[in-house]
Amino acid sequence: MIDLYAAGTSNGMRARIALEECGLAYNFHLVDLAKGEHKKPEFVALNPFAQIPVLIDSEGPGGKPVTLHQSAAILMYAAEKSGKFLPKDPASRPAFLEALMSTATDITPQFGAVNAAVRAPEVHQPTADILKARLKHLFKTWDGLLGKRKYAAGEEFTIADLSLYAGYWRTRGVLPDLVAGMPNLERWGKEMDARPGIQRALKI
Ligand SMILES: N[C@@H](CCC(=O)N[C@@H](CS)C(=O)NCC(=O)O)C(=O)O
Repeated sequence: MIDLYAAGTSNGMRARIALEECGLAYNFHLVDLAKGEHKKPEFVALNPFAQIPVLIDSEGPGGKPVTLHQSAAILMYAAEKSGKFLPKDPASRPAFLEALMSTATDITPQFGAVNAAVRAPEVHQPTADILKARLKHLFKTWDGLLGKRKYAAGEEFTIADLSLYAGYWRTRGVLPDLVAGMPNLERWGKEMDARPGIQRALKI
C-alpha cells in the first residue's frame, strides 16, 4: 500500500496527480502546513527537509518499503511502477527529460518565490514584479512550445504534462494574470482540466 503525505500546493498536487493518473491505490494524508505539521519530528523523520510531499510504499522495488520525497521523483516513481506515461521511443527521452526538469525545477520554485514575495508581511514591490515577470516568461515560453507540439514533451502525453499542469493549475488559481492571454497553454490546460485522474486528485 502507498501512503501520500501532501497538501494542496503545486508540489503536493504533482505527487497526488501522479498517483491518480497512474492508477495506483493510496491513502491520502493531508498535512496542515499552516499548523506546522511538516516540522514535527515524526514528519522530519520521513523527509529531513521538512517539506511535503512524501510517499511511502510498503511494496517498493524488490518488495521492500520505500520512503520518497521530491515531487518529480514521486512522479517518476509512479510512472515506472505503473508503466504509464513515459515515452515509448528512447529517441523521445531527451526531450521528455528536458520538459520534465523545466516544469519541476523552473516553474514550481519560481512560483514559490513569487508566492512568498507577494504574501510577505511587507511587500517589496520591485522584487515581487521581477519575480512575477520571470514566472510569466516561463509560461510564455511554454505557450510558444505548446503552439508547436501537442503535449509538453512532444506528440505523446507523458508525466511531463502532469508536472507542468501542477505549476500551471496553482498559478492560474493564485495569480491568473501570469498565465492569461496564452492561447496554446490554455488549449492544453483545458485538455488537462478534463482528465478524470487530475479532477480526482484536486478534490481535497
Ligand atoms: N523540491 C521539493 C519542494 C517541496 C516543497 O517546496 N514543499 C513545500 C510545499 S509546495 C513545503 O513543504 N513547504 C513548507 C516549508 O518549506 O516549510 C519537491 O518538488 O517536492
